[in-house]
Amino acid sequence: AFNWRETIVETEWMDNGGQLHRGVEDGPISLVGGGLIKQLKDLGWQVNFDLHHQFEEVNALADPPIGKLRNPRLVASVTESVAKVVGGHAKNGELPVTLGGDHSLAMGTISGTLEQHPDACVVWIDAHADINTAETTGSGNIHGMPVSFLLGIETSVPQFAWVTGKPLLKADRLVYIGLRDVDAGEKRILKERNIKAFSMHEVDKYGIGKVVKMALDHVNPKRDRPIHLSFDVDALDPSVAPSTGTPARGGLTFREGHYICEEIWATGLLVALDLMEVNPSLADPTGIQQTVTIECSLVRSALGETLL
Ligand code: 6HN
Ligand code: MN
Ligand code: MN
Ligand code: MN
Repeated sequence: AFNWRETIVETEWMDNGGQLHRGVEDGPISLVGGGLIKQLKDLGWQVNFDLHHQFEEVNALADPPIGKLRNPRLVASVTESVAKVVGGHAKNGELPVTLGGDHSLAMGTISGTLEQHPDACVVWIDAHADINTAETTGSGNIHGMPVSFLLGIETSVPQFAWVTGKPLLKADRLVYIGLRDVDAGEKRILKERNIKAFSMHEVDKYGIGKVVKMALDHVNPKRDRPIHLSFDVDALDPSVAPSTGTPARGGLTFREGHYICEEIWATGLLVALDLMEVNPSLADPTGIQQTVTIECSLVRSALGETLL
């Protein structure tokens, strides 16, 4: 139903340690350096590349932890800005492609999508559930928590009131594929809220074809809801995509990752795409190159590169 031929590539990069890296040396830009923009143009897209959004700086010294949460003001302010930017592009009928950066950015991208497409569903591809709360988190890293903010499960941090105050995402509009490193507190939340998740166990058991079908049957039974695909590169096995901060063994193969993207594209319902957690400082040059190449081809698959 959508025939948009304009992609907006947003880029923002944050790490989890309190530093904010910006500029050409970082994750998103390495994808662009890998030829992504030209590749999308070759697929027929009109690409508006916004290079790097300049968001408000939050001085690390002015951003001490709130409870266990690290960099809470910085993450709250950047994600709120991302929500506005992505929402604005969606409103213009464009398809925002957000290159991360860490997965906390999905608070912004998914909020932006839901603002424009309230009936959208979210397909979250990840080794992790990213659904910790301020209470359950062990690491204090907010990239392990965006889903609990989006669902309005975590509401204790006033800086995030912009997202938690009017939770736009409903638990039955969310589905996970690829999980294998889920914290005990997260498992409890998934159970309590009845959130549908296909772990690697189900991928092994049923095969990726059946899993994607079951996932879509759950969040999009009539195949009429817009789809936001949020893809964390660590869903792939570290042997396939090593350049990432929280790798977990036993992940998706090259083809399984691509198959997911191809199937989502085939629905004709994709309205927004995130590709997160590429960290070009975390592998040897060959590993980085390999990760960047795969990220580019995942984006192309999700944006209509056909196999034949
Ligand atoms: N990611 N569950 C762990 C935590 O720190 O909360 C890992 C989170 C990883 C987040 O990969 O987007
Ligand atoms: Mn933009
Ligand atoms: Mn993630
Ligand atoms: Mn992850």
